[in-house]
Amino acid sequence: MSGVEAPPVAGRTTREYFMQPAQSTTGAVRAIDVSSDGQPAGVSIGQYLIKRLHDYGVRDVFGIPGDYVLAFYRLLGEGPLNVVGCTREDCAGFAADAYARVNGMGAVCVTYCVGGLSLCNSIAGAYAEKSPVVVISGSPGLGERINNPLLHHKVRDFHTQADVFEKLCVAGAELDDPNEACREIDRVLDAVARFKRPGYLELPRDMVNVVPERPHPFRQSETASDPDTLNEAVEEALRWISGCRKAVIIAGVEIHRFGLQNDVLALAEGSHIAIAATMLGKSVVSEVHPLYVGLYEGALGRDEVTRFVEESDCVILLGTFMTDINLGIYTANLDPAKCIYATSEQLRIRHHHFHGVQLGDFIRALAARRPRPPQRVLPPAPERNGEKFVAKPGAPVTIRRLTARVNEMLGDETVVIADIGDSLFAATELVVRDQTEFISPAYYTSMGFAVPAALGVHVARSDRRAVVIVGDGAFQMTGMELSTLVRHRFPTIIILLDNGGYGTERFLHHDCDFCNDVHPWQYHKLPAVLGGGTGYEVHTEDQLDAALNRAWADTSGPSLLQVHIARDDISTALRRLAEKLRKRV
Ligand SMILES: Cc1ncc(C[n+]2csc(CCOP(=O)(O)OP(=O)(O)O)c2C)c(N)n1
Ligand SMILES: [Mg+2]
Repeated sequence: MSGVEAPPVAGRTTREYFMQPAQSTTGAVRAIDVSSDGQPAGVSIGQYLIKRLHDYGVRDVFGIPGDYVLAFYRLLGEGPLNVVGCTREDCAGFAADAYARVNGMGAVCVTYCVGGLSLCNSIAGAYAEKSPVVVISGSPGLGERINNPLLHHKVRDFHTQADVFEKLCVAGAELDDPNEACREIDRVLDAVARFKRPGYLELPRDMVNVVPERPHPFRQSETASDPDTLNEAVEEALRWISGCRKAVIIAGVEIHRFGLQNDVLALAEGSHIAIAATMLGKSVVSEVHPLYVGLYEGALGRDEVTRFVEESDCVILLGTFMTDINLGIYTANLDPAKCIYATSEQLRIRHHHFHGVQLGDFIRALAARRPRPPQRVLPPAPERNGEKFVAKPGAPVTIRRLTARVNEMLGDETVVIADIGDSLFAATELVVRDQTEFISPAYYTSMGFAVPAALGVHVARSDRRAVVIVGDGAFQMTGMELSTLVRHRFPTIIILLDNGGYGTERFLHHDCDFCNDVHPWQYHKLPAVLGGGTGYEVHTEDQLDAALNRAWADTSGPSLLQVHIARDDISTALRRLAEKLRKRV
């Protein structure tokens, strides 16, 4: 191994941090040149990684330390990135995922195997739903690996964890060569930023402070559309949209991931085309925008929206994942011969495929040409369907009434995070005011996402307030991350739907009733146990009303509302879907 260790530095500003004197391989001390785009001379591999994360807008790193990653943690402690300790690694992964969704990139830093392998489920979800999370894991030093000793945390061989993450990430590297490490860091971070999928960086503990002998020049890779293909695709789309009778746009989650909200709005507004969204893409367009008609989700959705979309002779799908849940468990009915399907991975206009066209370029070029299809009469906006909530004293809370009540409280500053179960289906009925303010794992559908995700949102955006809707079953998985919310006094509002178990499963799988109960917890007492925040136990509508009012007014820490719901109560969306699904599952 070549290179030497750079001396540690403490308490510096970002610039000072990268300007610190460091030792070169020849032993001379010199200032680090940050003016170049590449790896400044004298910067260690660990420092370079921190600098590059910072360049990409990462300001916080979630995780749990351990001896194999301690050297890098020390470096994090000295640098510009804030470390957010979590209760478990899978929670740290969910938090980093949510952080990435609102910030543009997130990072999680864990120790070898015991930490890293706990992250698998969260990172799999980030991959599936295109969330740009950088996984950083420590590992045994290269010098410790001679003769293949049985070091703690090792599974099969020293590469087991990297092998696993190869399947879960868009790019990865074991940083075991000082002369390649910085190039590898650039390659992986570039892939994360470009494809909006997780990347994996494994840093052996004796490489953290190694300063490579040769600085390496950084080149930002550019991806451009092929101009002729772009032009031809836009012409074809333009002709078709202009000649159709009933156009509609369906906006998906990639519009948010690639920051294309304003481009989609420019197309919709310039051409007066109505916009629907998918469940995963809920709120990529403000749900109170005049052209927004609601969620298109097959049998899960409102009939008038389903009809409006399915009657269309030109459905413009932009950044949409055609997933089963997104499309109402395949109850949606879209004819590819009537669709323009544009994502970051493909562009299809009816049955014509166009290669090498960037999603953003396509949307912008099409918007610039202003197609002019006939204007359609829109179905009533979702908000007008909402009933005004007046609490009925003593009446038990139902999911439908709870949704109506919560709907009234949402403002521009709220971020709704829905866990899996009826929380997700109920939350689809909420009207989210601002752009990108609904977060859920609606494709990968891992339970346990929402509470740790709230941590990620609060860390990324101190001006936002996370409102979590979570089932009792999902809460029992990762709800103890409430501890970190208490620790940081984040004013999260957690609405816990307590129906005594796995309600969705109960509803869909009658033959497995014995497996759908969970042990009843006194969830509302958890804030007292955790030493902060406020718990509420809610049985009736008036209690719900009062608890929500108090929780909304209280920004001193998290509020946990344990809302008792009848075992057989379900949301309107789930009820709509239930009959169709029962026949299939
Ligand atoms: C990690 C994980 N394990 C299991 C499942 C299967 N599953 C889907 S919904 C569900 C029940 C959810 O229960 P709860 O959180 O109480 O919500 P409810 O259905 O009662 O609204 C289960 C077990 C899953 N989606 N994710
Ligand atoms: Mg439940």
